[in-house]
Amino acid sequence: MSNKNQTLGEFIIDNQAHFPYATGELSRLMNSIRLAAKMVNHEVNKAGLVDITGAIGSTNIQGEDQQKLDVIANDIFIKSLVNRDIVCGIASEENDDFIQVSGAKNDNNTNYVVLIDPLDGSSNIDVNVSVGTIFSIYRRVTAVGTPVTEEDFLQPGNQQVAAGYVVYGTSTMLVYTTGHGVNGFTLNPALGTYYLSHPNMKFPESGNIYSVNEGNYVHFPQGIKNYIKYCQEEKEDRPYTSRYIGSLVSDIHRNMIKGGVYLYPSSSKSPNGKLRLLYECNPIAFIAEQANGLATDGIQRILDIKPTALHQRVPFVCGSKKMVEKVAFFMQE
Ligand code: P6P
Repeated sequence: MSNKNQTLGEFIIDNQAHFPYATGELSRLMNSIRLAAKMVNHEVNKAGLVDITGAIGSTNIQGEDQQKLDVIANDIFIKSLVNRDIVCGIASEENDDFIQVSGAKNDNNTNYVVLIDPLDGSSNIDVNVSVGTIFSIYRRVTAVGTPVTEEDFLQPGNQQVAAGYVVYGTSTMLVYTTGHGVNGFTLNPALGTYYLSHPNMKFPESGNIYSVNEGNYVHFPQGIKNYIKYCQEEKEDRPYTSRYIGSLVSDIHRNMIKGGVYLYPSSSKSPNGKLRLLYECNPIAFIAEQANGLATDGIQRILDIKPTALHQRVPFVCGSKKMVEKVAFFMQE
């Protein structure tokens, strides 16, 4: 249930009943993410003014230079989740291992684990291009009251109870699903309140935008090369438009509104692609499917992949149903 200009807080309360085991924990979890996103938005917006942009000389498990804002965003989300005494475990792109959230208050008596990419696309910050946060929420599978284990985090994406992203763009939006459709909320920075601006978001069934880093063309599988050439042909509905921001959340968000397909394929340089299954592909795939789109690794459904490692990478094709199906056709040809 949704009505225009409803605040995110009102929406969460109105839709809490959707949740069979709604003990208010998931609502409180979403509220802590809502607050953390506001705090990160504040840091991102002032990044150019205060010396917090640029790398800090350390690297994360991916071997990528950690940007100062990456670390600040990671700290903000972790603190917000821990302080609210809502989750029993957190996994983050910025942390080599998952974080056990326990202590006097918590005693592991909460049901949820959160996986997060606190600031995706952070290399774009220094050039003032949009960045995003991506989050994925599961119920733990190990016994409540015991420490979480890796098993709680290595669940297939089809077990997610909620997922979402924040896009820090020309405006800041929080877009999420709990399995009952996708809704987008725009932050009014003057009030610090999010308003329902994009109810019931849906991928158009097809579109004319393809998003891929064509600089990797020579390293792509032949099926992907053939699909890119298909997009560029002079035919009835083509050539398509090429749009690639280099920030997953921004490319996905635009394609969901306008219709399009995003591809980060495997290549001879990156046999499993670049994007991480647990805190990038699974949450975006959950949103895509809830918005009548599709998300595959080129062939198989992302949400059915059984994870084997916290930071594993998978090839990723996501967007309008007919376009993702077309990619699979070329991949299987
Ligand atoms: P490339 C950002 O680093 C990211 O994880 C995604 O947000 C983005 O779509 C992709 O990588 C860009 O990667 O190799 O094209 O620069």
